[in-house]
Amino acid sequence: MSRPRILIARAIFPDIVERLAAHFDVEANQDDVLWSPAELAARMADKDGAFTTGSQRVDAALLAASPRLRIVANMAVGYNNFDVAAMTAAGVVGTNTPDVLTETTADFGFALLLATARRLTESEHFLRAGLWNRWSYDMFAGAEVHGSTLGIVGMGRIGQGIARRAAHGFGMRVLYHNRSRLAPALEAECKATYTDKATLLREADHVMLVLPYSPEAHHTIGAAELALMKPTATLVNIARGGIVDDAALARALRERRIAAAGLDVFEGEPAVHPGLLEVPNVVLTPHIASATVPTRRAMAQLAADNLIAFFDGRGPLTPVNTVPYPGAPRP
Ligand code: 8YV
Repeated sequence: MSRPRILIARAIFPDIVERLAAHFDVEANQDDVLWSPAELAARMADKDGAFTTGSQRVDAALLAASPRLRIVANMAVGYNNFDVAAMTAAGVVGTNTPDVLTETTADFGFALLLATARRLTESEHFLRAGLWNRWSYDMFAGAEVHGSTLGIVGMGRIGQGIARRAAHGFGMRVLYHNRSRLAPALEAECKATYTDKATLLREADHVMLVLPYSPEAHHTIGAAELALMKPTATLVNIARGGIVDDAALARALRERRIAAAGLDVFEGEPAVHPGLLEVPNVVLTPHIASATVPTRRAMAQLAADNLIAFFDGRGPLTPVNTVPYPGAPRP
């Protein structure tokens, strides 16, 4: 019997490519460049499964161009690159990588919060530019983090990790807003108080966005929401581009309507809104919140395990939709 054919659409750990190659006929992207949708579709045409990251769109057009495709394993917890309804209708399983990146991503959220509030990149640029021949009492004076109020929008696993760090490690008051309230025991453990979004934005000294992207979440933070925030407040986005209206944010930062922002994700990334590159009061990172070697390895391993389990007939391990498997042909 011929082996399933798998496309590894982004360069990943060589030993994980080897592991997949022990089970499947593998075609692997060898370099760091993202394939265009047309190139991806051409390579998917004869594949039974695919290993992707959150940056490759799996939509009706790609599914129509990949008649053999049965499963797409995302190396990411977010899966807004999947058109889940189209995949389910086509009988294609999607999988993601929950849990393995929770604590690492929460660490990064905190790193970005601290760097933003305490103006780390701005002050480093000053030092590197050789300007440290003067001192003033308010030089790079930032916002307090310990003891301040943190507002978390999106209280899933990563949001809860951030709340624990904030409440237990930094003595912060934690407000949160989410589609649904946490169970009382979990709320108590996170020392977090549920509130509506407007109250959170008005009261928080720092706002952290950790919600998944969906069309309903598009521009959760736009000009109107930024106007509710304190002029001394910071905004941190480790969620997804599109959750924030980056043009409105760039204006608010330029006009100092909020103090600063820390951004790991951008609308239309890897492009970054030029207005964000022009203002000094931002910390910008290239979507690296989950980037530690052990975590990236665990994510890649879980994505690979999903493909192996699926084609072994055990079913996917962490599916995001339900379709008949295995052996069931594509409808
Ligand atoms: C990844 C992410 O950086 O898991 C997610 O949803 O956004 C990140 O952890 C990225 O998708 C790489 O696979």
